[in-house]
Amino acid sequence: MPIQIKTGDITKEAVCAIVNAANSSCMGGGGVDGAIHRAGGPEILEECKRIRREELPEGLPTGQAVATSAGRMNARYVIHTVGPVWGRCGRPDQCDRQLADAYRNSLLLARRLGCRSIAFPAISTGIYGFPAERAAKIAWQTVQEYLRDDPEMEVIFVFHSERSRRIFEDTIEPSE
Ligand code: AR6
Repeated sequence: MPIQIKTGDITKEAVCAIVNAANSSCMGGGGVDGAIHRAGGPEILEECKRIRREELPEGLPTGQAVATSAGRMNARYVIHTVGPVWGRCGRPDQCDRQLADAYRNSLLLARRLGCRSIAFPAISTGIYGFPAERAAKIAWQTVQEYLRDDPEMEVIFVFHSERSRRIFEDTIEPSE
């Protein structure tokens, strides 16, 4: 089974790519974004600044992904993606599509980088307020779909609390 679900700090994962729930500025922030920049060190922000200057003067659009190195972390890359802000992404189905795009584009970028392992946080479910159960269904479905094409990719979902991990597991496999 290439999918793992765990509780912990994503910055500690020894995988090829760690996904960051960033914002369109890519300049850091709170939540998991802050934790990744702190753990990885200033090199990540320097690369983000270069990407903004040379490739993304308008910022990273919602649902898209870009990669930097992972600085001091035990990963090779950080894939920065932007999830939708619940309440500012239009109709619920539009928000769902944007969240699915963030997962899919992160996976596709990891593959382009030659990665065989990737760790995801629960994108958009913190400061961006996306309902956790709804996000769980989308994350799970999108990863399953992706794995049909690329079954060798190891995918790890890392939750920051037992509670959020339980919500995820109960949503993808409801108990009777
Ligand atoms: N490891 C794993 N998960 C974590 C960690 C960690 N170290 N720290 C937090 N989480 P959030 P968003 C969980 O708010 O909702 C930032 O300011 C957290 O408990 O980090 O996509 C960005 O710059 C939650 O379940 O991301 C953006 O402005 C999940 O990660 C904005 O927040 C996502 O919460 C993005 O908001």
